Amino acid sequence: MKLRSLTLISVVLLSLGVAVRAADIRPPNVIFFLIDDWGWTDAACFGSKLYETPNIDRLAAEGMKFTNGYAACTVCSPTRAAVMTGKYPARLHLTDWIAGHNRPYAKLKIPAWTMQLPLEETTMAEALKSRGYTTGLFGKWHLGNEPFFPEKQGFDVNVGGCHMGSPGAYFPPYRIPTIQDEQPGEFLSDRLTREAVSFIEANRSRPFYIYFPHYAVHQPIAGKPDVIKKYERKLASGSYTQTNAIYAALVESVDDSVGAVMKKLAELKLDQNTVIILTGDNGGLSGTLNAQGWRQGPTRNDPLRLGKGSAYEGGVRVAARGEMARRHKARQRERDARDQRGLLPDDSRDGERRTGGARGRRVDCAAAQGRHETEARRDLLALPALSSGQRDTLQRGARRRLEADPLLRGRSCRALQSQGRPEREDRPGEIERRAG
Ligand SMILES: [Ca+2]
Repeated sequence: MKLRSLTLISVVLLSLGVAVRAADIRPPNVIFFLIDDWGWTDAACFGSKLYETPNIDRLAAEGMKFTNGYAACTVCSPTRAAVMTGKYPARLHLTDWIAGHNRPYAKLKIPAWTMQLPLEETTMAEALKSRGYTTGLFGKWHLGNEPFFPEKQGFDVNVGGCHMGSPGAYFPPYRIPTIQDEQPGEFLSDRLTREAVSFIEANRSRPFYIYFPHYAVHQPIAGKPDVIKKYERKLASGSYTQTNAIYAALVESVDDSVGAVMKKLAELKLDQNTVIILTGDNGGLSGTLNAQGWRQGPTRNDPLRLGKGSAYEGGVRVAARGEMARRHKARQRERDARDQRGLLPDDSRDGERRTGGARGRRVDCAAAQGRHETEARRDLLALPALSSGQRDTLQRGARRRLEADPLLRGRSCRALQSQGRPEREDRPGEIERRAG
């Protein structure tokens, strides 16, 4: 646990490749947007032709864009627990959305699992708070009932975080017990943004951590009428893979939120000392299958297969983009991989022991190219750590090619990872051939 105290701030500084003594500078602020059910292609910069996301696109263009990232799980609570603790869902025994399905007549029984984030776990908020940060949550928690609410897990401010996995509605009444003083006509994404912006203003003179898990774009999907109309007109005038105007308006509400936060940071001259990370907790809701059959969901993740709730890529591959610093940006614009669990990394050697050597393999990958240890460690932030069979198969294939092909030996891990193309309908067969 000692090594767990290596906080995100230390890692961020490591990732920047900067040898900084804590006393020399003010630690950077950290803002973590976690968008609910946000698919891999739910932003223009990730391929959507319908959704308009200029602020998120700018974040990607000015910062780093991670194109090969995976959520810790196909549904939300396990991913949220992983983001908070840096631990895989299996290690926490928190392996489904809380409270999961109740199917007493199912032939396959689900083993008992933990339906809250235990208080003894060290959260990202607690780690940063111990380093002098003020901490605030604005949005969805979904990691247990009241004894396990965000205030018990290191958050000074909690607006919206509770047991709920989705809002009662996006217009008042939200029916969210931790949001008071609802204003007539306000939209939930805007309300959370207003609260977060006020928090930034109030804490401008000290390091702060904002965990911003929007309720959007989870069901019940809703949008502001004028924005919905805009997308209805757009859909009527062209052909699109994604076809839901209401969902498009909900996506845009998230983009507005990102824009408002970035604007406030710039206004207060905090933009150069703030790390912004933005990603989704699982794939987009492409559809549901139940006793009534298949029902199309509000978005599509093409070219990925299926979506939320599925172990295929559509369910776990998520977009991520973040602005870390000009210095970082200059070094590398785009990385192709990211692991949400790794966003709160522990010491690599300790991690290697506890993850069965997964981290060791990644260090070896970098070491094989003669990288300095610091760089290898920095890449732990970016390289994927999923231990799923599909992912491992892809990575084994990449390593075999590295070892076998002299032309590939000098290439970076990033280039190798980028060969893990999106999984399409025909992808499993190809994986099996490679594995064979
Ligand atoms: Ca979710």
